[in-house]
Amino acid sequence: MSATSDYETILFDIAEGVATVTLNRPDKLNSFTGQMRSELRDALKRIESDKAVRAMVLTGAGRGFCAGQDLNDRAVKPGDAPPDTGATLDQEYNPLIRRLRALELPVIAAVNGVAAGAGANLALNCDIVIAGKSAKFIQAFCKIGLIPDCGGTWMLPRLIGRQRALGLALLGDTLPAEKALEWGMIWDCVADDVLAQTANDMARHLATQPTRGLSLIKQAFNQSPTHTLDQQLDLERDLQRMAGKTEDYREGVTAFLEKRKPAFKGE
Ligand code: T3D
Repeated sequence: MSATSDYETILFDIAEGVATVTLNRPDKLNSFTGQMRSELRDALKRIESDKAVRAMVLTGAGRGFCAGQDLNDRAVKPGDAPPDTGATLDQEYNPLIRRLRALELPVIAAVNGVAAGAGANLALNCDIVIAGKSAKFIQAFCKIGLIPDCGGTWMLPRLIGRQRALGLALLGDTLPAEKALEWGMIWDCVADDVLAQTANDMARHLATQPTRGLSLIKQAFNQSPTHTLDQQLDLERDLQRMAGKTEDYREGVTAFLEKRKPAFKGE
């Protein structure tokens, strides 16, 4: 295991091919300050450049996953110019979401508690979302006069349909993890005390799989929502061509024919 204490607002460690990033401002339910965005961005860059990392887990410390933007940073006194919230999205949140979705390895969100605002949509941008039973999702934006961001207006209707998505966005209601599972918004909901282990077991399994192939699967699904069937068939052809040239594909077929377990290297 290698851990780093270079950060103040997140925890970061790498073990058995899995990078675990823990948002770590528990007293403020891990809400986002500029420093936390910057440290998360740095951690994602390190993951991108470390070939030994083949899966990632994103979770939160304490009783929350992430309560979105730290609103202390948004306090305005009478007469103050309003903050340029569009600029924060453009320069900080949006690049983070793009980077997370483009990571060439599977990312699991282990949602350990409340995920509100940008925190909810950060989780939903992970590839597999597992929540503890006490977790909940809140599109809290409407309660302070904002609109869902971090891709929420794109992701939510695709996951749960327009009616439920718009309901959550307009009402800001709390969606408990079990209901999120019933609605197909998340992959699984497990007992709180086994959440971390469940996510870590899945990540360790994924870290032994054909990483290049998994990242091509992710690419195909990332592009699918804006494609016609014809465009997607073409994309599948192109990505399959790339997958077919990987060492892991060769190993997968050879191992099958030799009736043994494959030893994938992620290449
Ligand atoms: O650049 C831009 O601003 C645009 C981008 C916007 C992205 C966004 O995410 S906007 C949405 C921001 N988030 C929210 O509006 C959620 C605010 N939080 C809440 O509604 C509630 O805290 C929760 C429903 C998430 C949880 O409620 P509860 O009762 O379990 O906990 P709590 O007591 O409210 O919170 C515990 C502490 O965390 C408390 O601090 P204290 O009083 O003990 O010192 C609370 O103030 C703090 N906290 C929770 N969320 C935030 C926060 N502090 C700062 N910012 C927060 N978002």
